[in-house]
Amino acid sequence: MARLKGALIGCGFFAVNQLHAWRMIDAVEIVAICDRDPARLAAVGDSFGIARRYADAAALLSAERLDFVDVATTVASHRALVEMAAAARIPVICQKPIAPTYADARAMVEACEAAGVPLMIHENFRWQSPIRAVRAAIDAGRIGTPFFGRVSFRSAYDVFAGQPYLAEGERFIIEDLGIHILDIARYLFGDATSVTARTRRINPRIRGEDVATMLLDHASGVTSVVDCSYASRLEEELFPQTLVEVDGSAGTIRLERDYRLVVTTADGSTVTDAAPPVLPFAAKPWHVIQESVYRIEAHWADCLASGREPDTSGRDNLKTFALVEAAYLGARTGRPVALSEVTA
Ligand code: NAD
Ligand code: 89V
Repeated sequence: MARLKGALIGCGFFAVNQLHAWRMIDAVEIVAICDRDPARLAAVGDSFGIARRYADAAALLSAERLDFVDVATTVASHRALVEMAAAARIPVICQKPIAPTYADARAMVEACEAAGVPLMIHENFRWQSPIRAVRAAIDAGRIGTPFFGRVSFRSAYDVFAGQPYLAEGERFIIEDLGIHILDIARYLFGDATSVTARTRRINPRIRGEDVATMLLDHASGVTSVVDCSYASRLEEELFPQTLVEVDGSAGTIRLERDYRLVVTTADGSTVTDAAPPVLPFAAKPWHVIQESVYRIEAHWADCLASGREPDTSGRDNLKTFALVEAAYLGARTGRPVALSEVTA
């Protein structure tokens, strides 16, 4: 079978992970890359042996015959690039966060739907194998019906060293990192109906909030706490581990540090090692994220081949992005926010 021909737009900090992972997927070949920064374009093109290079996305889309395009630029350019792909009838993956505002995000989803073009948001954290292991433990039913959850990411890792732009935005931790953790809460406990949120900025050298504590009501009846911090210095730096607690009517699940998964019922506790594999291109501690990049890309290739909608389609991701908007509104106003307020 012919390989799917893809192009990648944005050759920055994270894109190299995406290119490494594409190389592991036999069904896909990345035939061209694009970046408006000539130095980055040259460096990535040389290191991955990709000869067809473009400084301009419109030129790329009109010159190449593509089965899909993978947008790995920062958020400000997402809407224009996705709409360009939709206009060219090219299936498109777009990195998180989908857009700067809910209105932009909805317009992107509608543009792709109107053009009949698949859109997947690269929302990869739910693809991490430890998170999949938590979901499998819930689905196995041993803990009964979940009623409480906590999804937690607390760190003092210097994320600004690799991604300096994160220090500059008015929004920081909920938009960049919390969006993943909120998506995991949706993945584990189902869609949420309302959010209560509090934010803080502890690091004086950045513009946005670096601490967020959110309380979610899920339609399933679960109440969850989603908490994120880049201002928490711990005895052991856990970046980028997400810790999970689930309490159910018949037991509990804990995803603890270093991927220790504990399921406890009246019969006692079962402990398993849910550590992700370290893929050939990966390096600790990023390996858990790098593995999820491979898994979400493999999912995209399967979906394109079968015509199935991706799990993190644009339409699905609107629900995660609505949580982001609701959390910011809730933190600003100090009151609970119904999701319907931000999606109306
Ligand atoms: P970056 O700034 O390092 O790289 C972005 C690149 O895109 C730059 O080289 C820039 O020149 C290029 N670019 C921007 N607009 C362009 C345009 N219109 N046309 C062509 N090139 C353009 O950013 P990054 O840290 O690699 O982040 C990129 C995206 O990936 C962001 O949306 C970020 O949130 C996301 N990200 C996701 C994860 C994850 O685990 N899913 C991890 C890190 C970053
Ligand atoms: O996933 C992300 O968007 C990254 C990181 C995990 C470092 O926050 O910015």
